Amino acid sequence: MTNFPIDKIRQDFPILQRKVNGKPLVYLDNAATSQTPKQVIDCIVEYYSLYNANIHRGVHTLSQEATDAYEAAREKIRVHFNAKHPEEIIFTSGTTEGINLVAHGFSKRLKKGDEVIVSALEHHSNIVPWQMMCEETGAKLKVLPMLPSGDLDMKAYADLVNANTKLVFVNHISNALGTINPIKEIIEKAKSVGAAVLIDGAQAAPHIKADVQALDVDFYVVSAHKMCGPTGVGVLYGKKTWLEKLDPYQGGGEMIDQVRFEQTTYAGLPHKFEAGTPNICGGIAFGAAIDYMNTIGFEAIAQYEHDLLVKATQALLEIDGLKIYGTAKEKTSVISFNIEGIHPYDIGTIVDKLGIAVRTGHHCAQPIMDYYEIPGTVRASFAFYNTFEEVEALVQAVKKAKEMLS
Ligand code: C6P
Repeated sequence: MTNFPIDKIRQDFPILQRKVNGKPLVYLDNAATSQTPKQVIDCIVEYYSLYNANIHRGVHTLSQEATDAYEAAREKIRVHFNAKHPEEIIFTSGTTEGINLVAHGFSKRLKKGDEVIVSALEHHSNIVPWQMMCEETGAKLKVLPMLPSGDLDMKAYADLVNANTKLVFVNHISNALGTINPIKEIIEKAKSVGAAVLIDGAQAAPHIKADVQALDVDFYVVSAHKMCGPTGVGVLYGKKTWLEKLDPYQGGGEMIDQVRFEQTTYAGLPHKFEAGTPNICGGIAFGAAIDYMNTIGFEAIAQYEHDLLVKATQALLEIDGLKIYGTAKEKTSVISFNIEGIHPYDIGTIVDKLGIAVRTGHHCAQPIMDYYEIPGTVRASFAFYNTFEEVEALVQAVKKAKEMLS
C-alpha cells in the first residue's frame, strides 16, 4: 500500500521514539495492548487539567462538563458500532468485565438441560466466566472444535446447535492465532434455534469496524486499550431487549432508582449496569481513540496491516525450523510461531535485547496450546503504526536468536 501516511501516523505516537536496551523500540505486542497517540494523551491531560469531576451527580459546572463529555463518548461509541440506542452501550472496565456481566445475568436464566457453546479458540476471559455460570446453573458447556489451520470446524458447529442451545460465545478474532471467525454464520445458526450470541470483539475492534445491527448480535464486548485508548475501560454492547431482562451485575451508587431498607428498585439502562464512579476519563479518552482511528480509516488500516502480515509471514517462513501456528485464510496481523527445539520464552528474551517487543507463552488461550501440544508460542502482532522495516528487524532478530540458541 503506497499511499498510507505511515510517517505522519508514527509522529502521533511519542512512545515509538524511545529506545529499549539501546535500540529503537519495535513494538510488536499490539494484541496485548496498543500504543496511545498524542490525541488521546492530550484528551487525558485536558480532562485532569480542566474538568475532572464526578458525573451524573452534581449541578456544578465541572460535573456537568464531565457528564456531557462522558455521554458524548458513549454516543461516539454507539455510532462507531452502529448500535440502535445509546443505552445499549454499557461502559465496563474492559472485555473481561463485559463477559462476566453477561455471564452473571445468564446465571439466573439457565437451568439443567440447557446447553451453551464456546469455541476452542477462546481467550480464558471467554471460557472461565461461563464455566462458573454452568457450575451454578447446571447448564452444559459444549466446545465448538478447531481445525489444524486455526479455523473453527463449522460442520461440527452445525451438529452442536440444537433446541437446547441457549447461548453461544465466540471471539470475532482469535488473540493467539489471528483467525477471523465467520461470526455472521455463527450468529445466524444460533438464531435459528433461538439462542443468544455473545461475540468477544477484543481483538477485532482494532482492525474491523463491527456493525452490531447488521450482525444481529446480542452482545459484543471490547476493550479500549486494544484500540489506542487507555487501559481499564471498555464497552459491552447489548441489545436493549436483553439488557432489560438481565439482572444488574453489581449494586451501588448510580445504578438505583429508589433505595429503601425494605426494597431497592433499579435505574433504567445504561445506569443499571454502571454501579459506582466509573473510569470517567477513560471513557472520554476511549471516544477520542475511536475518533483517531476513524480519521485514519478502518479499511486503510486493514489493508496496510494485511500487507505487513503477508510480508512478515513470507520472511519468517524462510527461517529453517520455524513453524507458524494459525494459517487460516481469513486472519489479521498476528503471527504465532515457534522454532524447532527452542523455547518461545528464550526467543522473546533475546529479541527484547534487540529492542523488539513480542509476547511469549500461552497468550491466555491454553486450550489452543494444548490442541497443538506446545507450551506456548512467540507472538508478533502488528498495528497500523508498524513499518516494513520493523518487520525486517523482527526477522533478523529471530534469525539471530536462532543462531544463539541452536
Ligand atoms: N488479550 C493478549 O495478549 P481485557 O484484559 O479484559 O482487556 O481483555 C481480555 C481479552 C478477551 N478476549 C480476547 C480475545 C483478548 O485478546 C483479551 C486480551 C491480551 O492477547 C491480553 S491477555
